[in-house]
Amino acid sequence: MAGQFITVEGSEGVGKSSNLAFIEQYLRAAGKDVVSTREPGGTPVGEKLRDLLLDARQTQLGDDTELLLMFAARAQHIHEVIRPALAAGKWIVCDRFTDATYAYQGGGRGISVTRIAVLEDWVQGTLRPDHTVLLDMPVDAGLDRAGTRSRPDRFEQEQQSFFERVRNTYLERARQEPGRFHVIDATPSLEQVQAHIANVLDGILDT
Ligand code: Z5A
Repeated sequence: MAGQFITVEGSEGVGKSSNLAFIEQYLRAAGKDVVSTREPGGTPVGEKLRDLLLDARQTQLGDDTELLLMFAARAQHIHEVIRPALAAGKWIVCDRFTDATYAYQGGGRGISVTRIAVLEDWVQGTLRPDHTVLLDMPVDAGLDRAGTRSRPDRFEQEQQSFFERVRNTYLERARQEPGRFHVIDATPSLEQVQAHIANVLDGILDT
């Protein structure tokens, strides 16, 4: 079987970090050669752009600049990591990808879907994730979980209404592409969430 491109998405505090390692280990245990990566980031250039994008001191960063930097990091990531890994038959587990751009820059900041889609086509060509695990939970509960973090980054300083728009955009995208999205209720215990994720992964491994 050819490598699969799996992305993991969700709003604040849904437990992405807690579940990414589980996904990676589960696929490795099934004998897959897994590349684990993230956006923005995943390459030396991308990680520098990530530092800039998450830096809470960058209060003057414009919405279009933010969007273009996300896609600049993505272009390098695709060139340096994603395409070579897929060509070698590897499985990719990516912590966020372009659905995050639609959710945060589109839903959150209000940039039009059309403008994002132009950049998506330009930077990615026909490349799209094969599967997307969307961890979902009510925004206030997610913010409570994330609230324990010490220094909020530039996105974590946004208001609840911003994250409501992010969540709604993710859920709308999941409704539009039910074959690609696997929506997981992130509210229960980590063990229950991971049992659900394991079911999803079994389905992917069986195809
Ligand atoms: N961004 C963007 O705007 N546009 C784009 O195109 C892309 C990204 C690609 C960085 O992403 C930012 O970039 C992100 C969107 C933007 N901004 N935000 N916000 P990131 O993915 O690196 O940042 P993050 O959202 O903060 O992800 P995270 O570190 O993975 O956080 P998390 O989902 O909150 O996961 P967590 O740290 O594993 O969980 C939070 C807490 O909850 C933690 O204490 C856990 O122990 C606990 N937890 C987790 N699961 C459970 C369960 N089931 N029960 C109880 N407690 C739990």
